[in-house]
Parts: sequence; structure tokens; C-alpha cells
Amino acid sequence: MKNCPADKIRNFVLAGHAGAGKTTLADLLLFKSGAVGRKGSVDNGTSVSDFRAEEQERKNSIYTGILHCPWKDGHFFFADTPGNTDFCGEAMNAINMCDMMILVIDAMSGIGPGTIRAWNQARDRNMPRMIFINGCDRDQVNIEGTLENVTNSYGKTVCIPCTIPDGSAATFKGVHSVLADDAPAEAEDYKSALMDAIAESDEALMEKYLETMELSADEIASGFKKAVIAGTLVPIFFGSANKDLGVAELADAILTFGPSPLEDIPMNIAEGELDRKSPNALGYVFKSVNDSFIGQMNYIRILSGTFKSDSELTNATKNSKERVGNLLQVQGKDQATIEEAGPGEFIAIAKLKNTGLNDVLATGDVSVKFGPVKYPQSTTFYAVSAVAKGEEDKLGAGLKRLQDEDPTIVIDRNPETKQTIVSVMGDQYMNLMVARLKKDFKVEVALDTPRIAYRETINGTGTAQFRHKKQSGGHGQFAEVHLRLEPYTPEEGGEDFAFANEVVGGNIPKNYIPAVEKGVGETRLVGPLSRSKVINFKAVVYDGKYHDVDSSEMAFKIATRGAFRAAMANAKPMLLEPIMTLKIVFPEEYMGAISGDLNSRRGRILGMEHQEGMQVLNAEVPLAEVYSYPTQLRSMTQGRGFFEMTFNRYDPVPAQLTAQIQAEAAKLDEEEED
Ligand SMILES: Nc1nc2c(ncn2[C@@H]2O[C@H](COP(=O)(O)OP(=O)(O)OP(=O)(O)O)[C@@H](O)[C@H]2O)c(=O)[nH]1
Ligand SMILES: [Mg+2]
Repeated sequence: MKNCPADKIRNFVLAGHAGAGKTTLADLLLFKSGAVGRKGSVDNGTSVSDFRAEEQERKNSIYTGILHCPWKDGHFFFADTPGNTDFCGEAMNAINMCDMMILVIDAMSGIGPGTIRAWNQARDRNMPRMIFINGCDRDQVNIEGTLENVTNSYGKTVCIPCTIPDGSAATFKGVHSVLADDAPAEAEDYKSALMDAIAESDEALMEKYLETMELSADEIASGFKKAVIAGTLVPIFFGSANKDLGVAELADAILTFGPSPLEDIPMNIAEGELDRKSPNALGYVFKSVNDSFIGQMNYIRILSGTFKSDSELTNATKNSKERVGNLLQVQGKDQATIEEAGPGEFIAIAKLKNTGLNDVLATGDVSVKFGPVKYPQSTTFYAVSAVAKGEEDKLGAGLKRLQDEDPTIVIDRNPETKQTIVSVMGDQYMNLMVARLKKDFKVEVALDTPRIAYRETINGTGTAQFRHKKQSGGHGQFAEVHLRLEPYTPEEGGEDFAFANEVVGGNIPKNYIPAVEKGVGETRLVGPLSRSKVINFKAVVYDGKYHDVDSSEMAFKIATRGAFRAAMANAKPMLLEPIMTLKIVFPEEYMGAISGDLNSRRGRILGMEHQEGMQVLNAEVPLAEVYSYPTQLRSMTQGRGFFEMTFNRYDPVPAQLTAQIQAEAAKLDEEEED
């Protein structure tokens, strides 16, 4: 922003759980500061930040809104992130690149999954934080309870109220500043805790404070700022974004105590150092869009130097040059062209040739390397296919483009089940993706439950012999293989089956043994029960017969296939299914519903603990029962539960389900043969 020196710029992100009031707060800041003439509202569909049709319909954020406004003699550049877990990739990209987090917590419902994710990401890089407890005007709100939960979860000596509410619910009238001379008596404890945190930020301050028990306004301001930047103080503010109460106090604190972009705020850096005071322009693409509404646009957070319009930049990540035309300053969907921009600002550049999400753009040499954003593992899986035949390429290209914008989308072609599996962070995201594929890429997609990659193994030892013999005209085919299959436990990280040769006396000549081994390797990929891979067995060829003229590698492979299948049938074959480990986080009151539901999913609870006032439950559930879980968990917990999962192992399928799985595999076989 022109006319605002870098040290007066504040760059921050609004983060927290869905519905906490982030967008309402953002719209209020824009209006109060005079950046917009009319106050936008999520509820009326007029929000500057939630400007997309799908956001207006659903009345919550899906994408990060990029905004800016003046505040007194400073200027704020801030990002309003979606709190819904489905869209956490978008939020994490913004959090990754901002200097400070304003964690917005609803006074009524307290800490939710979105709060936990945001806090953890900020904590991981020791990002400065402030907490805004919003909605103090809501009916039946329990402000004290929420405050207690927040300080218990995130540290009583770190999270200290800087304002205190005057009244609550219908009587909520605003806030008192804890540090003000006329602060009410109940602020006394908070004041001394704050003063301790401020004094502890600096040795000289500490000495003076211990001697005189007083600090000047300037000393308080500098100590406060130091403590916030060090992460030893996370001040808490109360208010109501709807009623415009307590928000000016928060904004003043952001300006007075928040870090300037020239400050050495810890970033997610993998290698080297970031010199924020360097004259060389350096910026990071934290959002990249390519759709029918915006067109192709990269959003950049400037970390140092000055970006200029009509200039040339280096994409340091891809080692290529980019020509910049217009620099754009963004306010929701509106864009203004600007000549230049500096540290702390967000800018957008349209139509860059070869630049995308998480790329670094710069003028000079870049020695710093940023670390990757650690997105959570996606939990919602679907098999996707194009409805119209022959549109698979279009679908593939569309999916690839969506993935470029949001890496929480994982695309996986499963060679075993022959399906393209797309996984995302939730069913709402999946629906949005289907809509975007249709709108932006003109391809209609069908969603199916993914087939499961089962495994087969044996429970006993089985032997069989098979003779392959064909006499057609002159040259015939001949091979006989005697095979034994035994249960086998693979070494960790080793092959999941073993092969041994016990043939004596040259009954099968040595040069044909590799063909037998190959035959085992190929045949075991399509097991007899469900056409799945056979694992955890040892195949031993112990005898056989050959013919001088008619034997060949091919004949031995065919004989091995026959022997393998027959031996499998004698070795007590058994079907295995993938078992996942789930970590489920949810408010305690849903414990009964959640454990009952896990039972019905053949799940096993391994243990539970408490974290940040939430219940954390570890369980094992077969993959077959997990596909519908995200939707069910959402509806059971009103969106306040989330889970992570990892593959654990393969376990035997219960007998009563085996027949059904076999029947489905046989049906699929027929379809493929058609
Ligand atoms: N009573 C009351 N309602 C509020 C307050 N702040 C926001 N709301 C309402 O809460 C709802 C959600 O507010 P949003 O601002 O969209 O919440 P958000 O944090 O942006 O939610 P996501 O975008 O889904 O993460 C809206 O209906 C707001 O009008 C408040 O301080 N008091
Ligand atoms: Mg929002």
C-alpha cells in the first residue's frame, strides 16, 4: 500500500473453526476502517470476503478471502480462511505465509476441529498469535467456561486476557481494557499476569519492573510486542463481530503489538535464511486459481523488497523467468492495479506462464528454501469416472488442474482395482469438485464407492502337481511342476512372498527354474478367491518332469500356474482386508453415539484420551467400513468431530462376509469379459 511504511503494515490471518465469525469480523474491519462503504454480511450474501456464489449459497467460506484496510496510521493485509475441515488446505496455505494469526473462537461453542488445526499449525512454526473470543452477545453464552477451556488447553501463563467482557449474551455491552487505569477490580489478576509476561520478554524491563513494579506506556508496548513475537504471550480479546463490540480494541492491539513484516517472524523454512530487510524482491505464491470466474491468477505474499508492474521476475522454484504485466491489489473479488508493492502486502498477478502454488518469485538470487505445508491425510475416498465414454482424458486434465490449486486432493490410479481414486478432506469438498469439473472443465463425473484391494493368503500347507501337455502337429508342449505352498511371514519391508527350489536329480533342469518362479509371481497377482494378490506364502518347487524337445519356458510357466491354483485350494486359502487406524477427535458428549457407531462398523477401540477439552479416541476399523464414515461423523457431531487415518495391516475377513466379496469379484470378472 502506498504511503504506508512497511513498519506500519500488519500481515495476519483470521483462522479458527467454522462459524466462529471470521468473515463477519473481516467485513466489519473493512467497514469500520472505511475501506468499503457498506458493511458486508455473510447472512445477506453481501460479504466482501465470501463473494463466490457457492459461498453465498452455503453461507460460509470455502476459499481464503484476501483483504486489506487502513487502520489508524497503519495498514492491514489479512486473509480470511475457511474453518471447515473440508477446505483446510486452502486455510493452511494462507496460515503458512502470514506473520500473525488471529484465532477466532466462538464464545458459545468454544474450541472445535478448525481451532485445533489452526493452533497446531501456528504452534509448529511458533507463529505469533492473538485470540478473539467472538459472539459474546449470543444467547446463553458461557464466556467464562470458554475462556477456561481455552487457557487450560493452550496454557494459562501464555494465553492472558487483554480485555474483559462487560456483561454477556443480551447484556453484553463491550469490553474493558485490562491495562487501563480504570479497569474493573476483576481485571486485577489478568493485569498482573500480563505485566509479568511483558516484563519477562526483556531482561532490562524485568529488572526495572522488579525494582519499581511499574513500566512506562512505551515500555509496556515494546515488551508486549516482544512477548507476542516470541510466542510467550497470546493475548485474548473478547467481543462481538455482529454487534461491533470489542473489535476496535482487537484492531488497535494488532497495530500496536503485532509484528511488522520487517520483523524476524519464524517461517516454515527448510534451508537457508530469510532476510526480510533485503532490497531484493521475494514473494511466495500462497494461492493459485485457474477457473471460469477469476481466470488464471497467482496470489503472492511479499516477504522482502519491492514488486513492480511491467517487470521481470525469476521463479526460483522452477528456475524460469516470468514477465509481469499488471500488479493487482485484491479486495475480495475486486482488483486495483498498482505500480508497486512491498513487504507484508498481498498482491495478485494474472496469467503467469509457469507459476503455481508454493512457488517463490524473486528479483535476485534466492538462497532460502521453504518447507512443505504438512496437509493432513485425506479421509474421503471416491472412485471417479467420466459419465460419457471417451472423456477420461478431459477428466484427468481437470483433476490435475484442481490438484494444482489444492494439494489436499489426492489422485491415485489403482492398478489392482482399475479405478481412479480421488481422496479429499470431506464430502462437501467432493461435491464442490464435481460441480467445478462440470463448470470449468465441461466433464460430467460419476462417483462410486472404491473397490477394496483385498489380499489372499493361506492358512496351511498345500501341495499339487500339474502337467501341461499339448501335441499339435510336429512341435509339442510339455512341462510338469510339483509345487508346495507354505505359510510365510515376510521380513519387515521385504517381499511379501518367497520362492525356493528343492528339485533334485535334474528332474526340472536349472534353466527352467526361473520360469517356474516367474509363473508363481504372475499367478499370485490374481488369487482364486477374489482375484486379489496372494501374500505371505512360500512356494517350493520340489519335483517335476521335462521333455528334451517339447519343454519350454512358456510350458513351465503354464504348468506352474496350474500347480499354484491347485495347491492354493489345498492350503486353506483365506481372504484378507485392509485395517485402518483411526484417530477420532470430537466433543465428549458424542462418546456414546460414536462408540456405538464404531461397533456397527466392526471397529475396535484401542484407547482414549483428552486433548484441548476434546475426546480423542483411537480405533481400528476395516477400510470397507470407513468409506461412509466422514459423512456419518459429521452428522453425529454437527461438524465438530474429525478424524485421521493410516493403513495398519491386513486381517482375515470374517467368514460371513467372504462369500459376498467372492460373489462381487466374480461379477466384476464377468463384466470385464463382456
Ligand atoms: N450473535 C452473533 N453472531 C455472530 C457473530 N459473529 C458471527 N456471527 C454469525 O455467525 C455465523 C457465522 O459467521 P461467519 O462470519 O460466516 O463465520 P466464519 O468463521 O467465517 O465461518 P467459516 O467461513 O465457515 O469458517 C453468521 O450467521 C454470523 O452472522 C457474533 O459476534 N454474534
Ligand atoms: Mg468465513
